[in-house]
Amino acid sequence: MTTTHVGCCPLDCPDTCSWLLDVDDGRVVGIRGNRDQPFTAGALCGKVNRYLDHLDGERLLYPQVRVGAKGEGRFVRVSWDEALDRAAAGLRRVIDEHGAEAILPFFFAGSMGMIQAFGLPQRLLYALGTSRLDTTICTAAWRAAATATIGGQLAIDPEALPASRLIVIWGANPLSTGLHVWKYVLAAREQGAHVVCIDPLRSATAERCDEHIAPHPGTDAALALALMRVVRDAGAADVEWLTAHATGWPQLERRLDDWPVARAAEICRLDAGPIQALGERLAATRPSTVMVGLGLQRHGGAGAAVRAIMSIPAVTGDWRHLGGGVAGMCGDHFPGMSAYRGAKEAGVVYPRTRTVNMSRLGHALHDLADPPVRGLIVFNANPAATSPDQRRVRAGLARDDVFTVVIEQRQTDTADYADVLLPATMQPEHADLHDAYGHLYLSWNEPAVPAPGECLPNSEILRRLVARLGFDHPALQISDLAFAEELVAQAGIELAPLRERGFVRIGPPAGAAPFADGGFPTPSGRVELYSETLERAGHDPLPTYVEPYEATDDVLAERLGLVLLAPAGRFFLNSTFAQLDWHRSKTGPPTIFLHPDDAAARGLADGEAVRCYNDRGDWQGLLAVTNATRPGVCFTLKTQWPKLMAGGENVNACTPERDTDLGGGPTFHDNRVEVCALRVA
Ligand SMILES: Nc1nc2c(c(=O)[nH]1)N[C@H]1C(S)=C(S)[C@@H](COP(=O)(O)OP(=O)(O)OC[C@H]3O[C@@H](n4cnc5c(=O)[nH]c(N)nc54)[C@H](O)[C@@H]3O)O[C@H]1N2
Ligand SMILES: Nc1nc2c(c(=O)[nH]1)N[C@H]1C(S)=C(S)[C@@H](COP(=O)(O)OP(=O)(O)OC[C@H]3O[C@@H](n4cnc5c(=O)[nH]c(N)nc54)[C@H](O)[C@@H]3O)O[C@H]1N2
Ligand SMILES: [Mo]
Repeated sequence: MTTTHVGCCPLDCPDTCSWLLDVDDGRVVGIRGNRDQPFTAGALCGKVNRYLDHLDGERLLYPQVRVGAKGEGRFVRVSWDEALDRAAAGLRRVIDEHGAEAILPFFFAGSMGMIQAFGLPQRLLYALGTSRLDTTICTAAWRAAATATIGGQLAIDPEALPASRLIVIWGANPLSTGLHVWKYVLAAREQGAHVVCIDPLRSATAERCDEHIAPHPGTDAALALALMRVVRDAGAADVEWLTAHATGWPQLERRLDDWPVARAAEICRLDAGPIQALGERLAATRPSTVMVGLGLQRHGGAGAAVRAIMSIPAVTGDWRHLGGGVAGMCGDHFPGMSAYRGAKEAGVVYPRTRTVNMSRLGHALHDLADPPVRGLIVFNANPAATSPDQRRVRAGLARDDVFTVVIEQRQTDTADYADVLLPATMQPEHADLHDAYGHLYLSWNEPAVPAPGECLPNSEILRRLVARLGFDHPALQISDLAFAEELVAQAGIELAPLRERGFVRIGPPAGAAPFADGGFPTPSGRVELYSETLERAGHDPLPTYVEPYEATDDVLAERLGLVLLAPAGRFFLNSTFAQLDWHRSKTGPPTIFLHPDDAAARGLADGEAVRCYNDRGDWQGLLAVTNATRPGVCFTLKTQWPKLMAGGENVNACTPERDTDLGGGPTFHDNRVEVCALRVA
């Protein structure tokens, strides 16, 4: 008999879909989007429609220990007891020699919930006194800029978007990366909204917008400043709202003297006409919305760019209106739930330790001292494929003096470096509680089937591991369900009905503009166009343009003539799915896309095997000639499995390990390269 179970998609995507699993005889036989949850509205994306390929694909099923060299991928099966004993002994040696701070937990959003990713694992591991991880790899510049400007990741409810009459999709490609928001964009458009995409590439989204503006990468802040200048000059700044609900309009108004359209046009390598026209549209259209993506914030000046863009709806007064303001990351509307509270109340002490920036993993593994990193516990992440400066990261992972435990679902490049490799369950096999970064539903994922082989959830593996290290306090042995109860109780939510239904809407009420009358959770309670916090930290207190490192470096450009962007592809999720036949065939082979002028200048032909290189490294792919990019800008898709590529490295062999201006984020797209034929390489 087939039974249906409600759960949710665990992947790192703004949409956190509510899904229904059909289960027959202990196996998942069907998967579909839940019609009852309004944002999911019965649809999953293409890659997750094929999630069962992933669930049934080559899984790690048993604990293993390494027998070959690090990176070689040779392991033998052992019992859970032996694996955990070995893991604990290795970590114990690190603690005895260097202290627990020499252990670095390294995790991200392979699964996103509070039980298996962000919450319970840190409650358990940080009690040991390990280093803490600054989880910067994805959204750090966005987060820092949003915190300084509007008080957090507080974008509007996407379900309010149909009320907008001008939607500017800026550095995001939602049709590939979070498609459920698109129905609201279309609903707005049916009521007359104009939709603009700002992206150096003609992405799938740009293709379907009314207008596409393609600035040179890393120059968005200049564009945003010029747009505000046009709004000001049109007399359309909402001075009444600004005076009541923003800081620093008089100063910004003066600053805009420096930003005539011609200056932005030169920096962004655009014609002045479309900038002027978009500024006039912003001046004339209420409500308007800027949807701020994550692709634009992987550059040296990304914090400044996000901040300048987020200032626009304050200047136009768009926060007054339903559907107006900033769209994008909205995770801070979820009620705060502290993973540590119950443990602290029960007497667990959390030592104060250093924080390590995950985007600087190469640096952490090679250069950190007092103490050095000598133990690594990796889960929900595949840094050998996804971290910048891949060669340095892999050399760090290959160090014999770094004891490494990897908890994984499959034999990734990172898993190949493990000393002890532990098999993790997948979403249909474990419980989890999920907030979201692109909508306002809290989701529950109920386990639907037994785990295959000897797989265990991260939570159970870590409970056993910390207990083996002597941390067996009851608050660190809390069950998954008790932990979830504890969290939702902090937000005044009951777990039982949530388990039953699978989701509950939280945050500001639907149908109202949450900041119409101000009330931003910044120090001043206003939109901080002038930020004293940034000023104290040594940054420009006003919206400004910060030049990227490489994208606009004309000297470097003489040697490395192309800026390389590596945004998301439709059928992989970072490196997840990148080992599956169907997903690989939909994605196509690793490809580098070049403008016809750039291909001709290098004597390269469509379909030819090429090498893409810079001073950090190189990787191989096929060349595709396309006018979907501008001259001087090439692109590929993140993130293939390096070991499945010719040459054994992916695009991150070239990307830099260098921080954004705000937040310490990575600068994957601020990356100059050259491309040559493989035959002459
Ligand atoms: N199918 C699929 N979905 C995903 C993912 C995936 O890998 N596959 N990844 C998930 C994750 S982890 C994330 S963080 C999100 C990211 O989702 P998005 O926010 O959509 O980000 P990206 O796809 O990285 O980049 C979006 C666009 O930004 C553009 N861009 C790059 N540099 C600049 C710039 O300087 N200025 C401007 N204006 N645009 C620029 C790129 O060309 C790209 O088209 O998607 C999530 N969803
Ligand atoms: N060049 C370039 N590189 C990029 C980016 C880019 O735009 N360009 N984007 C960056 C961004 S936005 C991000 S978010 C990072 C993401 O980088 P990663 O966090 O490394 O993401 P994934 O590649 O999806 O790897 C997640 C891994 O977690 C495993 N996993 C999933 N669920 C579980 C679980 O429950 N337990 C355990 N133990 N393991 C699990 C999966 O099998 C998978 O191998 O990549 C970054 N890398
Ligand atoms: Mo991400």
